[in-house]
Amino acid sequence: VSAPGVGFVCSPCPAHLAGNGTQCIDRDECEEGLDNCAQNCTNVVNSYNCSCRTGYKVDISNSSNCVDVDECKTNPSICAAAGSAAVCKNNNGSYECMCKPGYIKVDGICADIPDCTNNSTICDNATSTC
Ligand SMILES: [Ca+2]
Ligand SMILES: [Ca+2]
Repeated sequence: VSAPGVGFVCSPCPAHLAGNGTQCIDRDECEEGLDNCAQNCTNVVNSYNCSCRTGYKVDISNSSNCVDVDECKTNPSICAAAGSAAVCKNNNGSYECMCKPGYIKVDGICADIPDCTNNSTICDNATSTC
């Protein structure tokens, strides 16, 4: 890089800075594709920061990487609104509230499948009610 004035040369800019001949300026690593962020990249002066999308968290063993949040573990009551028969199922980037076998989701709440509805003779009416 040529510097103003004859016989002077500016030395290379430190990493993360780009030179314009006389000055070193911050480079946008995100814009230039120089980042190694697995998900979101935010440019900052002299560097850049990685972050993760909703449903993911920064990998503690590699701050550039993102790992799934197990919502079922971090918030055991996350499916409480779907009733006591709800079971949480973690998936990549999100989670689902499923129903235990024998239950079906009605208006977002796990309800007992009404076995009697289609076959009212299934129950002995003397001992039980359908
Ligand atoms: Ca930067
Ligand atoms: Ca998840």
